[in-house]
Amino acid sequence: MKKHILIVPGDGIGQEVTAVGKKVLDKIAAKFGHEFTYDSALIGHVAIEATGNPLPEETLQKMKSSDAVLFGAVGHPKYDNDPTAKVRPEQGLLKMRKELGLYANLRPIKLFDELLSASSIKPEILKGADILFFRELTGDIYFGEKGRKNNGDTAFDMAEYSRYEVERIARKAFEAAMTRKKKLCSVDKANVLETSRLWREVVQKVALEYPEVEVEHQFVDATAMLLIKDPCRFDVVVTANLFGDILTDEASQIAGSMGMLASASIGDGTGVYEPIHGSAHDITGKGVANPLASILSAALLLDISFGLKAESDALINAVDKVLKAGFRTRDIADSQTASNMVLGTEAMGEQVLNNI
Ligand code: GGG
Repeated sequence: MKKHILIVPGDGIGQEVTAVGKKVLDKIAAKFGHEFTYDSALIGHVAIEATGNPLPEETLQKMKSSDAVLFGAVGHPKYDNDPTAKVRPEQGLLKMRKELGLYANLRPIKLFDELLSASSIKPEILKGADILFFRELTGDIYFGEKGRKNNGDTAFDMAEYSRYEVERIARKAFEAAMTRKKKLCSVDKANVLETSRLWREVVQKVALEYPEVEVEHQFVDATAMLLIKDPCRFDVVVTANLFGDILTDEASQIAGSMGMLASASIGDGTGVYEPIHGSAHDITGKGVANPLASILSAALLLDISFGLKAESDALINAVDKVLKAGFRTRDIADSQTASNMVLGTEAMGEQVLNNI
């Protein structure tokens, strides 16, 4: 199979982990007889520095004409300390999602058995946890009108959802539920928010098309508690943009670390695959970032955008073998891990490559 992949490392550790992600894609291509060609492009802080624009037109055009995008992360601490900055790295991420119509963000929360002890949650509660989050990605408070009034003393962000937006993400989640345990939890805040009341109304309507799927509705606050108390009660979870962002960071602790969680953003055009973690400038350049989320994102890319399930499984199995052999990056190491088994970014990547 011939495919063209755009590598968009972005900022901070995005650069380090996507370099490993590309290497594993190369190895898969060689092993399975595919021809993958690559290009790269700028986004985020590095794009602002080079062009003044967090999503240059050239990057967007390259994304649109590629078969898939392997993405890193965006962000830079300089903007965290400057809340008045008008141009920010995250604007590039949001514009990319809107322009590519990436309305569904799939975030699998899969616990590798070997990492049971890496989590701060008790192993007996955690064992068997396997959740697929569907985070809506192009609506909600992220994209509504925002601004200041009263001479800048009052700020506002509007949350908006249309029936159409809720219906299409709900349908994607129900389709996935049909291929899994036929169990779906829709998360909202319908006791308070009007957008959530529309969300619930639409999900209830879509549910009529999937009578085999057992549906429950939970408030976001209760879900935050249940994820830690009883993660195995969830299978497919569908929720709004902001709730999904927060809940999946929390749920990363089920998988042991943010460094383990991959994601797929899909919708109308080219799919974008990236770790859920950000640019992590505190560890940038130290060579200690966990590359497994980027490798698992490459596995999602192979499966979802290219339909290469065996190749995708080969990558996941390689990660499993490396973890079974006892190798860890420092974010997933625990007190039992011998210091010679704690690897840096490149060495962990090499171990995975050796097991493909
Ligand atoms: N790889 C994910 C990433 O770069 N996250 C940084 C960020 O700004 N995320 C905001 C969001 O996902 O809504």
